[in-house]
Amino acid sequence: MTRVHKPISLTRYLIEEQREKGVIKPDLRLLIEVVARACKTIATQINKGDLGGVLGNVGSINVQGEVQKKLDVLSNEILLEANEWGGHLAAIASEEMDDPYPIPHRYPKGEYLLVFDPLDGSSNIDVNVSVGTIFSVLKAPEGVTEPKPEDFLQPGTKQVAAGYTVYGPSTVLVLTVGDGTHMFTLDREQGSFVLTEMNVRIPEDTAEFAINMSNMRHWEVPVKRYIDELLAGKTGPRGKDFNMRWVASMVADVHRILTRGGVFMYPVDAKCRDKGGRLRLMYEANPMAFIVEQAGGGATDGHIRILERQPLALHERVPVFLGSKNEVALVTSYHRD
Ligand code: AFP
Repeated sequence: MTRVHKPISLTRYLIEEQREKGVIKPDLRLLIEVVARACKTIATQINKGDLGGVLGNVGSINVQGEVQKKLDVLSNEILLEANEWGGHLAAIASEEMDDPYPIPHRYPKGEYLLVFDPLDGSSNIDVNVSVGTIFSVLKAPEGVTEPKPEDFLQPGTKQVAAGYTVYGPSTVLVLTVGDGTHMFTLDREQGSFVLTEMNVRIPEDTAEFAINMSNMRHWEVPVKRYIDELLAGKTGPRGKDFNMRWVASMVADVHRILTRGGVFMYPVDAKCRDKGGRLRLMYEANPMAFIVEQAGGGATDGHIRILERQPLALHERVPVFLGSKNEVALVTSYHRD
């Protein structure tokens, strides 16, 4: 990974991707800037914590069957309000909403579809642990001006941009437009995201894994086998000790993996088999897989690349294995055995 010394703002980075490299169109640049602006607003709300009266539940249940936090609802509203009027979107889908949000008729429409998890890891909010916003951008099918849920069902390889913002000790936006993965840290005094890590590379090997071990008794054989081998450490078949971390906030776990390597797993298990997994394909797995692959890592569902899965439903759930390439390849090979 290249540490950046000369300050380059997100705006300048995007303009260069558009003007000099021709990687993105002006509308996509604007879209990403608007999402980044919304993330700044969300960061401000999160920072207020108890003083802002934003902690706790609203009492409603979302489409995922989860109790909504005040900040889940607020973050969703911030992202919708920021993105609906710019003219670059055809529709929006959110993990917090049953159906896609159509762009109101009073605003112009564009060619992109925006998909987001407004506040991932929100069970961590009340205990002041890192949470994040995850987003993915697709193109609306040719000629479609009123996108329906099925218009969003495109494999992750079709994403034209993906990113997340982690609200931690500092607020960091991680972005890919298919030209590497880059990190931008929020400079609160300037009010802008500044490029701080360019071309992030995930080490191919690692001695760190992330999984919710409390689900161990529900796992399937390949995952049990893989984790048993890691836990056996130096005396086992892997011949080295492994460390474990689990924040229970995918953005924070993936951010650690982008920073120092590791393998993140949320397999399908007996508890979530009927749903297909725990994590959502469109809102979590696909954008993270794009980001991780662009940083030289791997991302599978235990069988195939996540990015190659054909989504069957907007809120579909999938097993996820991502991070350091060689470990992802190994655990995937155990599923084939
Ligand atoms: P919440 O947004 O409901 O907190 O879920 C977070 C999440 O989708 C993902 O960010 C975590 O990796 C995973 O779920 C944690 O799941 P467990 O609570 O089962 O460990």
